[in-house]
Amino acid sequence: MSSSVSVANDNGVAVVTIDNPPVNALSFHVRKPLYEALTALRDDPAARAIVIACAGRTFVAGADITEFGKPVEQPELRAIIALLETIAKPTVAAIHGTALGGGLELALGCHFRVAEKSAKLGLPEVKLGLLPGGGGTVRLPRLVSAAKALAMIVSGTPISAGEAKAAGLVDDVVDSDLLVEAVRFASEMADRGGPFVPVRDRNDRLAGTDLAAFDAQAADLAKKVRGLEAPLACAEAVRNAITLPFDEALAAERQLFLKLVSGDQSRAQRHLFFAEREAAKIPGKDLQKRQIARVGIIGAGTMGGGIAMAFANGGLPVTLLETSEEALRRGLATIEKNYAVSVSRGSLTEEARRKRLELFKGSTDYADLAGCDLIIEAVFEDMAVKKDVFGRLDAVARPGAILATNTSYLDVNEIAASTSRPQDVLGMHFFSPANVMKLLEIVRAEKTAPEVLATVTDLARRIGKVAVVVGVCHGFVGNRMLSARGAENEALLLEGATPAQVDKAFTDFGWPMGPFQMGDLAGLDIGWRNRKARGQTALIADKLCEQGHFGQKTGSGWYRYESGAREPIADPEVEALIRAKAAELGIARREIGAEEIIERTLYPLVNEGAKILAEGIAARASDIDVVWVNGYGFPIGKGGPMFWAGLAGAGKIVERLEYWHRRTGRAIFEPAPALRRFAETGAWEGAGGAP
Ligand code: 3H9
Repeated sequence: MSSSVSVANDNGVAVVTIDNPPVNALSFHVRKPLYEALTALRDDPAARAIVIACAGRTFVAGADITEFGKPVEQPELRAIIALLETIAKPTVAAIHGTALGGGLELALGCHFRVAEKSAKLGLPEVKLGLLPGGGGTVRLPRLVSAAKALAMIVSGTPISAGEAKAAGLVDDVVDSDLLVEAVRFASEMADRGGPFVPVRDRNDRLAGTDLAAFDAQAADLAKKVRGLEAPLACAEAVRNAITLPFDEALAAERQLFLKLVSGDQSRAQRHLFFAEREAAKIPGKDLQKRQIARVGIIGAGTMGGGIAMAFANGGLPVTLLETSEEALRRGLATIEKNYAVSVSRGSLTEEARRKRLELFKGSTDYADLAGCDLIIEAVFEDMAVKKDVFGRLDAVARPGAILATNTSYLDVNEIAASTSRPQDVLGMHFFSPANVMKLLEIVRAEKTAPEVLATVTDLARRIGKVAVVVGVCHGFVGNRMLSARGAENEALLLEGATPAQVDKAFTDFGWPMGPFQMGDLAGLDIGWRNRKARGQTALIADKLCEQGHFGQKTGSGWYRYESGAREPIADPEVEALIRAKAAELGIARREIGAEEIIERTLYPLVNEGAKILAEGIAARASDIDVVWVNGYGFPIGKGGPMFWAGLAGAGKIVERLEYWHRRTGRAIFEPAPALRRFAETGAWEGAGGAP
């Protein structure tokens, strides 16, 4: 018997327990003893039935992702499931926590599934750039229908035990002791007697599939995949389950899996899976964290309101402070409206809405923040205003309260210095809409205490954010790199590209939208105001703003918009403006290809990332990837800018940056020493811990 798998006999029912913390992944050291135990139990007359259960916090959460990309050690998961299907006595999976990926596939190898009420079941492989490779695409449709299986496998989103029961995936949902109930269930089945039909032979639900409707559903999903291979492979595999005999469909699934698992997209997505978990780690695990029971938010505008909702969604009470009753009423009304929309869309129940709203307390008096353990300011982006707010906070906040600024650019050290307690001050840079966007840049100032950082990182996880600790510099990691990415935008236009051509190069690369469409969506006046504050100008964007073209909200910006519509339409007037400006500056216009657009926008992005890493503003290259994928829409199939630099070839990037540097003389093209070293060694250097 191994420590990862043990067998006990409970009145003639064999209970096989997998114990492989933290998530009972199906590592080799689980598969081998599991295979051996099942082989022995198959032929053991003392076992009338078999229950497969897990110790710890969850049922099997999948194959061991760290084993991908290495030679597979036998027995592989498929062999275990095939073995299960040769067992004549009833086999039951007892599911608690999450049965995911290979874990659910293992459960599908059993005759029956009994789940705890709070359990979740799903095949999330697509999120790792894969498809279920243990027969999930062929067995799941046999239980829940092809249409339901397609939706589950292409989205990767797990379903609740209740939904699984309704869909036919689970045979029983229990509210009391899972193991007791699963053993009782197995015993009853043994008493009832066989034959017990394995899932592979249950063809009734598939027989009635409307293939045309299935294809239409798959085609609809295909429109949204933006260059990702895995969702298409998932759809192909489920289709095979309908059209091919079981074994042929299973073999085809295997081929698709092998292709994906060795491809760049899955490597990129697996990199991101571990990068996100790594980013949350702060050195000094035993740091005493502070208690956060109530959060104060200063400013009930778009940002402050969104941040307040993010905390309420995580179950934390919030005090929302505004300067006037009127502004407070407006802010709270927007929050109420947002929740009402969620209810009308079915993503929130009426009961949950009521409970969330009960968590909000409004105030116009700073003294009401005295009971808060964390206070975040989300006021106007101006150093004098922020310092004033922090001065007031210093006077009312209780000792030990954490004080945070949501600034996107300003110097957090300077803000911290305006208080008597800089050790309690840090930046929490949320992204808009803050209740939706997952990224949170946690800005560590010079004097921020380590336990303050650890407390906020923990809290971020509690409210479902992906947190990355960054150091102080103008724009931190994300916005600083965004400036580098956009530095050539106007030059590209003046030299001959149109906004639509630049945007298309971006969407072809896999971004959800290009920089000009994004600018129109965010509002061109924001950048204009920032430029004016810093004494900077932009040749064309400033002109558009002067004429009141702020983007979608004014019906025109880089593009035109039909009233109320979001679809950008090329605007001849903007193109004429660009041509006139180019003529005025004596710039000869020429054809600009997609490759040049990528070189002049994304190579500087990587270059700036290398500088940020060398300066210790980010601790690891993978932290930068997490920021860009979660906050700025960098395509997940490319793993983030720093991972992509390796895929694209760092040597080539250096060479092309040198070329553009020679040609334009612009500093953004001068290859950073850290990028040159990466090109030589193939590994990014980084401090490793929090910056
Ligand atoms: C698959 O199954 C393929 C098959 O179809 C075919 C095979 C042939 N492997 O997320 P957490 C680690 S593909 C290895 O912080 P939570 C994780 O890195 C797989 N390690 O916990 C972390 O390590 P550390 C399909 C794994 O409670 C620690 O466990 N399954 C795996 O917030 C805790 O993780 C999936 O994609 C793994 N499979 O969330 C499920 N999973 O402490 C992936 C986790 O060193 N996992 N780790 O940083 C999850 O979604 C979440 O981990 C889960 C728990 C919801 C289970």
